[in-house]
Amino acid sequence: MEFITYEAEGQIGIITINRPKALNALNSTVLEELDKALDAVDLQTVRCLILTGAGEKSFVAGADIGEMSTLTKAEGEAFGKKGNDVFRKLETFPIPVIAAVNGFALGGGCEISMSCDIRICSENAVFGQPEVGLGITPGFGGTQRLARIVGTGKAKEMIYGARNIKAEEAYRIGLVNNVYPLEELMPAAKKLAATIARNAPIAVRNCKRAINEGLQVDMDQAVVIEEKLFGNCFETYDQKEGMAAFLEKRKVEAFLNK
Ligand code: DAK
Repeated sequence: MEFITYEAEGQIGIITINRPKALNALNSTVLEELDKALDAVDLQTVRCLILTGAGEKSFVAGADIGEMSTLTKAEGEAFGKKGNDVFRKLETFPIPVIAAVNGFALGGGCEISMSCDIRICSENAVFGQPEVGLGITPGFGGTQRLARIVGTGKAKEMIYGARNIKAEEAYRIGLVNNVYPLEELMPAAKKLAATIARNAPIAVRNCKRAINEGLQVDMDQAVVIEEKLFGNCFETYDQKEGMAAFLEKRKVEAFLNK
């Protein structure tokens, strides 16, 4: 692939958007390759995914403005669909995805980080939805996901004002879970991924589904979603091993993802 690299380190997969000359901006090729990289993740082995950007300056500086500037209406719709499809694929990816935001996360960059389950960032990170300054609305879910994560007041202030925020403010408003010196970001992302990967993988996947799907419906329906995913765990080896280990006062031998 030209702009995406993928490596697996045991149970952790790392996808890097690698187009540093354009600050990792998302063009059609990046979106297509990201889609393929997600399809190629071995879900039997990998239990948590990290998404990051190449270089020390930018996670993703947005959708590619050069490519977008000449789009016709039909091409704009096709580009939007390509982005939305891959962002949804990330959001609904069976295993948790951590965005390790190493610099600019603007426009589509902020949006792709919000399609991930958890965001952590480096001290030089900058988040924002600057689209209204370009004459467009956020198009990859920014109006929807930012409001859900940080609340409507903050989201509206950022989006209407095209106001970028630094790492410290992103932390304060709950857009990121933690801030690290740049050199500590990937070790921290891997440590968090390893913590997640140690737990029963089917239970973790079911938690992701329960939280994401439950947030889309009212509480009566949400608890039904939770009940079904809870019940599903009792068909797994890992539930038996996890509970047996507790009762026998020993450590879990291994969660086997079955
Ligand atoms: N697209 C293309 N190239 C970009 C880019 C971008 N978003 N951001 C940066 N680059 C390129 C620059 O053009 C420059 O290339 P060269 O001139 O060297 O060839 C190189 O990266 C380095 O950038 P700068 O020289 O500008 O670096 P600085 O450190 O001075 O500034 C910056 C960094 C991040 C503040 C600045 O580059 C900047 O403001 N970039 C644009 C940020 C931005 O506005 N991002 C939001 C883009 S809009 C849709 C769905 C989604 C979207 C649209 C439609 N549909 C559903 C249809 C999404 C829209 C967006 O994301």
